[in-house]
Amino acid sequence: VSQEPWWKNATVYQIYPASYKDSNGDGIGDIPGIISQLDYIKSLGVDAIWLSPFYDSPQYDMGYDVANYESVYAPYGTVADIEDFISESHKRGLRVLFDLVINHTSHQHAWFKESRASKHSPKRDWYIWRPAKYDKDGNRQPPDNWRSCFGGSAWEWDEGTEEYFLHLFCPEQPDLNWENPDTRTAIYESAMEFWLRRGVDGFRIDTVNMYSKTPGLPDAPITNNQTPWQEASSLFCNGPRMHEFLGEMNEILEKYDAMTVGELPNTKSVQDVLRCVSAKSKELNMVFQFDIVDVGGGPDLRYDTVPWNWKLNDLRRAVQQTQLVMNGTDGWGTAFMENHDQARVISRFGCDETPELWDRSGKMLAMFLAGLSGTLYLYQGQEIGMVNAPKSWPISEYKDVDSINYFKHVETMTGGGTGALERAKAALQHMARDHGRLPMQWDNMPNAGFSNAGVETWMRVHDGYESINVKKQEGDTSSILSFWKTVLSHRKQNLRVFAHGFFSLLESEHESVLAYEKTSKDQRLVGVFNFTKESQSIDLVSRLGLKGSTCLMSNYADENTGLLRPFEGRLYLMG
Ligand code: TEU
Ligand code: CA
Repeated sequence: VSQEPWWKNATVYQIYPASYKDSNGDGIGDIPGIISQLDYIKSLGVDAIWLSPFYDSPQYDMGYDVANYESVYAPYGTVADIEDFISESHKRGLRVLFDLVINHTSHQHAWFKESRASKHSPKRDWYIWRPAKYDKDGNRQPPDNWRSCFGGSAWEWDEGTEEYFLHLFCPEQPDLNWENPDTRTAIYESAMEFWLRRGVDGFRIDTVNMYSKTPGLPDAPITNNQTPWQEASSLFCNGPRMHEFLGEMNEILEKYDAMTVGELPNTKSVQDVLRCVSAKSKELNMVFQFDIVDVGGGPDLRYDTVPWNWKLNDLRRAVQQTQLVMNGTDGWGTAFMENHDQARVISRFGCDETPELWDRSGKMLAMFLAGLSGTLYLYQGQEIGMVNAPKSWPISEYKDVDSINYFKHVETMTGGGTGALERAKAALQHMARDHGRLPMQWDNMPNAGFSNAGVETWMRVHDGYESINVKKQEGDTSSILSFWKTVLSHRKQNLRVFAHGFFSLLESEHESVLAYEKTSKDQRLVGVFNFTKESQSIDLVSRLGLKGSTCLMSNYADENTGLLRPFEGRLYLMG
């Protein structure tokens, strides 16, 4: 597999700068703090780092609202710190990916300030401005009924120039107008080439399918008559000029041999995904599909999930969707279950109720994920089994605009009665993006070693940091951290079958046990996983064709081929 491009064989570690390591005691993570942990990151056996946005920003959406692509949010550090981060990572053989947030800027970006200054400003058309509509009673209305991803109308009225501007996310994130070639040219220079010239190895591209909107911005079909604002992702995702724009971007990126991974929400068809990642399309190297991370989410809003009752078959089908993109194609994909927008995988698909079940399910999920084809992504804290915030926390500890807006939405819609707020809180306790944003737990000192003792951190440290932290696990060969290092080394030694193998489901109807096989020309890998707290009797040898195979890894000491104990997982390798 050595003749494959580096990014097909890689495991990428994602860092959320606010929550990784605070080096100067202000309670906020920073770039020097990350640099101080590069040896630890290298020790995991990963090949690259994806660093979430560090650019200057007013932080309405934790930096996904960029005010200046060519500068650094002061509490994180300076451009020189980023250049240090790049060179210190490269010295350790770690490649570096930055986040490319170019569907929108912050409302404080100079481009938007100029655009909103006047209807006749040269940059007026760099954003999406429309006049109001008026209803029969003469009330002013937005140009269409689109709901923003963070709730409410996707249009914000601007008093100064008496027009609306579009924001698919919060009002402080006005959408850039990609129909304007001048805007695209400026984006490519400022957001991409400024960093490519400084040695970044590639980009994770935010909301990569939202830049081309349906012409005319028509109303979305009414799917929820309780509110005027309607789910419109079919009108602003995968639009008519999407592939043209991605091809145009790729022409620049390939000059620098830069790797790309696009974030591709709201896209169910394997063919649509393959169009973006096929080598001959020359658009993106790979994408994050949402099939797996959407499991358990509500039919309309992802937080409408109470009671929490995801089905194993939903996960099984989701995994298959992400693997089919690679089976026998010239496309490539990703394997991930956590990131800064997702709750912790043990709390969501495993069990964090007892230390025993936490350990078993954390290791099972590590094998489950690391056995999948595609580029593997590991999110900060996933390697030590960090879990969701305690249910005892008040909602006020949740800082994410998505969580806050959802809770307010439920209050408005229900007047706060009928147990609705309890259900909303329970949903956020399962699915809030905040759970991935608690400070990294380094040791058992106050603030988990993330920041100095006595400092008030920007986000509360998990109360369980003394039992889950890097220091406790680094020296323990039976820890989740040691288990992750082992599974990553098995993957590295058997990349052809682990990362490039042809995927197929086994046991495709079992309601408690998920199993899959991966085949390459001379090896067969079988993964079998009990996703329940109960033991499952299953004749593995005959059902999974394990004759003559060796159990490469498992999370129980002995191997009983007729029984899978609670959250027991195994990887078998043949050939
Ligand atoms: O996420 C885009 C996206 O689809 C998610 O925000 C999704 O809509 C949301 O998580 C559902 O609750 C990217 C970034 O990953 C996210 O952190 C940003 O908030 C968003 O874009 C806007 O830049
Ligand atoms: Ca700091």
